[in-house]
Amino acid sequence: MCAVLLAGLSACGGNPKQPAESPGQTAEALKKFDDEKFGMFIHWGLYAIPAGEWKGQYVRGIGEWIMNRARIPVKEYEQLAKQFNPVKFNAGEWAQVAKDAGMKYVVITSKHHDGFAMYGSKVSKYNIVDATPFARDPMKDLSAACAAAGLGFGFYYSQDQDWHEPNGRGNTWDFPAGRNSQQYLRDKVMPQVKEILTGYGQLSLIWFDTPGMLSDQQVTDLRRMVKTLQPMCLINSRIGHGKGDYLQTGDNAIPIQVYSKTKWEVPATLNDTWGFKKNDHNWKAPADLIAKLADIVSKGGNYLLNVGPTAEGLIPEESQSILRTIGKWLDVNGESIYGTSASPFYFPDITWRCTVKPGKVYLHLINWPGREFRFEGLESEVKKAYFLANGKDVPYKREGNTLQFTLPEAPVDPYDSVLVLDIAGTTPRVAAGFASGSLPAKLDLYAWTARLRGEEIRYDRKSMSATNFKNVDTEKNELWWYPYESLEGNYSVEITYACDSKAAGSEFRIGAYDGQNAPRAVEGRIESTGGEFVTRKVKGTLQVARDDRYIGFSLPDDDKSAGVRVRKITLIR
Ligand code: FHN
Repeated sequence: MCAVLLAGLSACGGNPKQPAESPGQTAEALKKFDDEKFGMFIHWGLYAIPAGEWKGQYVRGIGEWIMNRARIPVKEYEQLAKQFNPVKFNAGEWAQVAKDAGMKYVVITSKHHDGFAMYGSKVSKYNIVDATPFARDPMKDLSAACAAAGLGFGFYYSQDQDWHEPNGRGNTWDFPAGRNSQQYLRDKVMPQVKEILTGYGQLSLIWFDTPGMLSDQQVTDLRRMVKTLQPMCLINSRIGHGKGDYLQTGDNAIPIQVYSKTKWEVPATLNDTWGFKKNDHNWKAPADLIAKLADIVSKGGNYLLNVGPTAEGLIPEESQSILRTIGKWLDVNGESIYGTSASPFYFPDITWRCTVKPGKVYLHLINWPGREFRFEGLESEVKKAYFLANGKDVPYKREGNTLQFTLPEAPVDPYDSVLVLDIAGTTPRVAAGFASGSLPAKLDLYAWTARLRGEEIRYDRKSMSATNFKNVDTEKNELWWYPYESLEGNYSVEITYACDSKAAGSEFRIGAYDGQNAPRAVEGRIESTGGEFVTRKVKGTLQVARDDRYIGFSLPDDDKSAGVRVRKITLIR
C-alpha cells in the first residue's frame, strides 16, 4: 500500500500502550474510496453571511477567508453568529443534489479556520446550536440524509488554524503574542475531533487542513485517536507529517500526467471560492468539469468538487444546475469512471484521456479530434470498438500498434464522448514508449492542465488557452503545473501563445519553484502574433531541481498582459 499510509501506520502502531491500527480496515476503506471517484465538498459557515463583502467593501480572495483578509476582530466576527439562521436548510435536498450529480461521498466543514463549529459542540460555546438563532445541529440531519441516500459522509476539520482562539494559529491582529499550540490541541482540537467521530455515525473520512506548525508527535496523537475511535475512517494527507492514508493535491491542482503511486484526491472549486461569495459568478463550464473528472480519474485520482451554500442554507442554483449536468453525463458514462483504474498510457496532448477495467479500455474524447483519430501504443487485440453514448460501432483500421478510427463529424456527446475498446485479455498490453510513467523528451504543459492562480485569469476552451492575466495589488495571475513526479533536469523551453499588437511587449517568466526560494527561471518578451497562435523558443535553459513543486508561468510586471493567450509551454530535454 502507499508510502504515506505505511508511514502513518508505523508511527501509530509503534506505541505499545495504544491499540494497533487495523491496516486491513484502512485498505478496505481506501478501496471503496478509490472506486467512488467523485465527491461533494461543502464549505458552510458564518462567512456565508458577509459573502465576500465587509462594511460595504469587496474583499478579495476566497470567501471563507474574509475574517483573515479583512482582519476582522474576533469580537466583531462573532456577532455574525447572532444572525445565522439557515431556515431553508434541508439535508435531504443537499444529499439529493450530490446524488443527482453522481457523487458518492460528501465532506462538510465541521469547523473551518474561523473557529466556529457548525455542529453542536460541548467543547466550545462558539457553535451553531449554542450561538445562533437556528439553535440546532444541521450535521445530525446531513449525516442521516447521506446515510439514507447511500452516500459516504465525512467531516472537514481545521486542526491548526483557528482565528477565534488565542492558541490557535493565524489571528495575528487580535493575538499578536505567541501561542501555545499544545494547549489548543488539548483543549479544543482533540475533544472536538472526538465529538465529530462519535456523534455522527460511521465517517468515511476526516479531512484535516493546513497542518502548519503541528509537531510530528501531535499529528501522531491525532491520528491515533481517529483510528482508535473509527478504524474505517480515512485520514487525508493534510493531517501533516506524511501521516495520512491518502494524498491531497493542492487546491484545484491536477497532476500533469498519470500519478498512481498512491491514492490521491483533488479538492476543487466550482467558481473561485469555497465559502459562498455573492459576487463570484465565475462558474466553470460543465464541459470543463466533466473533462476534468475524466482527466483526474484517468490519472488515478478522485475529484472532490465544492459547493458553498448560502447563509439561508441553499446550495446556489448555478452550482446545482452544473452538478446535474455532470450527473446526466455520468448516468450514461458512469461505467467509464466508477471502479476504473488509471490509464496505462501516457497522454501526448489533451485530445483524450483513458480509464480501464478488466477487458476494457475507455477512451475519453474530451477535445473532439475531428473525423480521424489516431490512437497509438495498444498491443492487445481489439474485439470491438463502440461509443458508450449510443452503443454504435466505430470503424477503425489497425497498423501495428496504431488504431486509426473514423469518427462522426460531431461529437456523440457534447462533453466527453467515451469510445470503448473491448480487448482480448484482462489488462491492456502497452507498447514500449507509450506507457504512463515514461516521460518523453518533449513535454507539453497545456494551460488546460494548469492550476489557474488569481481571480481574473480565465481559461477559454475554444482557443484552448489561458487569458486575462492581470496583476492586482500584490496578487499575480499565473499558471502553475504540478508534476508530482520529479522533473529534475535541464530544459530548453518553448511557449505557444497568441497576442494582438496592443498586448505586445509584456515580459514573461517561466520558472521552477520549490515553494521557498526565488524560482530558477527563463524570461522573454511577448511579441505581437497578429492574434494567431505561434510557438516561440525562449532564451536560456530552465533548470528543474529534484524537489521542485511546480512550474509556473507569469507576466510579472505588465498590465497590458491581459490580452495575451497562452496555450502551452513545452519543456525539451
Ligand atoms: O485555507 C483553506 C481553504 O479555505 C479551503 O478550505 C481549502 C480547501 O482545500 N483548503 C485550505 C487551503 O488549501
